[in-house]
Amino acid sequence: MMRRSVSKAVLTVGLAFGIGALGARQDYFAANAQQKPEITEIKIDNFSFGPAMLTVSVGTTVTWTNRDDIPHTVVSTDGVFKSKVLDTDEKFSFTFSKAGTYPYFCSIHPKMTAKVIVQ
Ligand SMILES: [Cu+2]
Repeated sequence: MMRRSVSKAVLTVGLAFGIGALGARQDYFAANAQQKPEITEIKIDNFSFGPAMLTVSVGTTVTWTNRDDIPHTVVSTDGVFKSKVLDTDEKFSFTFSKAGTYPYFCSIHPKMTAKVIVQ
């Protein structure tokens, strides 16, 4: 009788530790997912944005790099973001924290248009 209740206690403690470890493991994965923000690059080259249409998840930081030998800008059509004039190899970054469609263009060459879709 005595022996049986002791082994039951051991089993209960063991189970509690097991569940605790499982919970800690899930926390670890959740924290890891949050600490690793997505970074996506768009290249500006030959008077175009590439890719012209990019789909990313909420929280993604998008970096535009001017690979052209003439200056360009990255300007949101809806005024959400606006870069300075980017010379060759200069970069501009914006973090998309809300879902939506974000059309943008180059204010120096307004025919250069593209969009980022945030889901
Ligand atoms: Cu341009």
